[in-house]
This record gives sequence, C-alpha cells and structure tokens, in this order.
Amino acid sequence: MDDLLIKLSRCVELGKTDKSSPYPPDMKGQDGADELARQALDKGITPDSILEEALIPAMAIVGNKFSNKEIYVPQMLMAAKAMNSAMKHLKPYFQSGETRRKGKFIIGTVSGDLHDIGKNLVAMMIEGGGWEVIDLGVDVSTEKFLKALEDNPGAFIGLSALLTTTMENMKKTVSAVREKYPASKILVGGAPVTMDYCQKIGADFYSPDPQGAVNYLGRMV
Ligand code: B1M
Repeated sequence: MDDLLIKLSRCVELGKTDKSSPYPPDMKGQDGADELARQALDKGITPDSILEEALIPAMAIVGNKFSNKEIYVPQMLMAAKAMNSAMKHLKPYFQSGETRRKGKFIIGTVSGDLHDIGKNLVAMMIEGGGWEVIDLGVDVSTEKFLKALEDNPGAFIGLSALLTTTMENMKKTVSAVREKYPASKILVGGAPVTMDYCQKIGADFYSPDPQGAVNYLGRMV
C-alpha cells in the first residue's frame, strides 16, 4: 500500500486531524488527515482507494477498540473529526457520482428524544464505513422517517433512543415503516434498547455500539 495511505490511516485512527492539531504529542508538527488526503488525491490515488484502503480500515480499528473498551468517547470523536477532515476532500467526488458508496443509511433519534451524541457517533462510523448517511437529527417523527425512505428508496434505516419513554416511539416508527416499506431493513440502538426489545418491536437488528451497526450493514452488501 502507498506510504501516504498508511500515514493517513494512522492519523485517522489516532485522531490527528491536521498539521496544527497537538494530539497525539509525538506527531506534533506533522501533516494530519487533512493534508495527507489532499496529497493522496494530488498524487493520483483514487477517492475509492483512499476511502477503502485508509479511512474505512482506520475507522474499523477505532470501532473495534471502542467496542472492546480500549478507547472511549473522546478518542472516538477525535478519530471521527480526523476522518471528516479527510472526507471533505473526497466528498466532491462522491457527490458528483464519480465514485460510488456502498448504499444509503438514514438515521435519526426518535420522536420526543433530544439525545444525539450516540446517534452522531453511529452516523460517523457508518459514514466511515463507506455509506452515504442521511442524518435526520433528533426528535424525528415517524412521518419524517417515512418521507426520507420515500426520497431514498432502498435505504437502510437506523433509530436511536436514549429514554425509556421515547423507546415506545421507536415501536411506532418501526410498525409504520414495516407497513409501508416491508422490505426495508431497520436497525435500532441506544442505551435502554436491547435485543429482546428489537425483536419485540419487529426491527431487524440491534447493536449496542456503532461498530456492530457497521458490521451488520457490511454483511448486507
Ligand atoms: Co439525558 N438522560 N435527559 N440528557 N442523558 C440520560 C439518557 C439518563 C440515563 C440520565 C439519568 O437519569 N441517569 C436519563 C434517561 C433515563 C431513562 O429514560 N431511563 C436521561 C434523562 C431522564 C433526560 C431528561 C428527561 C432530563 C430532564 O430534562 N429531566 C432530558 C430529556 C430530553 C429529551 O430528550 N427530550 C435529558 C436531556 C439531556 C441533555 C439534553 C442535557 C443531554 C443530551 C445532549 C445531547 O445528546 N446532545 C443529556 C445527556 C448528555 C445524558 C447522558 C448523561 C449521556 C448520554 C450520552 O450522550 N451518552 C445520559 C446518562 C448516561 O448515559 N450516562 C442521559 C454517551 C453516548 C455515546 O452513549 O447515547 O448510549 P449512547 O450511544 C451509544 C450506544 O447506546 C449506541 O452507540 C453509542 C456509542 O456506543 N447507540 C446506537 C446509540 N444509538 C444507536 C443506534 C444504533 C446503534 C447503536 O443503530 C441505529
């Protein structure tokens, strides 16, 4: 693999966003994900290769470390920030259709629920896994999820809930989506959600963490 991609991957894994970012201390003053992604494109490395060989593997390492409790939310956010700084150089290629993503993933925190830290982490990791993410935000009504599915046929859908009270709205959204789009695949997650609950409300998959969601989607393509 090209040396630039190895360096880029490492920067994302360690959360080294750009040259000015002070973390990690032993990489101070060195180029970060921002500069290296630009250099890789300028060198003629394709956006696909940058994503598949550097960014996605780095985020998979981060996701697995987080699942194994070897790193925590701040490190994961730093990795996601580094990933985003590289992605900004690749996005124009993806948006122009020159390079394809694995598919679309719609995500939102269900109606009545304003918690978005976990949902954002899941969205970042899935984007880092090579998917186009349509983030509907927080307090997302069933109607808004249905409209997003109408606008993005075949997209996977992810619901997050952090409150025992708003988990009930997850059930309502799953039923409505099932009725209108029976073939759609629905993932659920959030602190109070369990596999039992997922099965009870008829969703397709429950993951306690972002990497589980990335792995599930990976198995679906
Ligand atoms: Co709230 N809050 N909060 N809160 N809050 C909790 C959830 C609570 C457990 C605190 C407590 O009482 N100990 C409690 C819920 C109790 C319950 O229902 N069982 C609670 C409460 C009661 C409330 C209010 C009702 C408080 C009040 O106003 N009286 C209120 C509700 C507002 C509303 O939503 N309508 C409220 C408000 C808030 C803030 C706005 C202040 C803030 C949210 C800020 C924000 O998100 N932008 C907040 C916060 C920060 C928390 C705690 C402290 C932290 C939540 C968090 O971000 N965790 C939380 C207590 C706690 O958890 N220690 C608490 C970190 C995050 C990375 O984890 O979101 O679980 P998490 O996401 C994980 C996984 O669950 C998973 O991946 C993530 C990474 O591992 N995951 C998915 C999440 N979504 C997924 C989707 C997937 C797959 C995996 O597939 C689609």
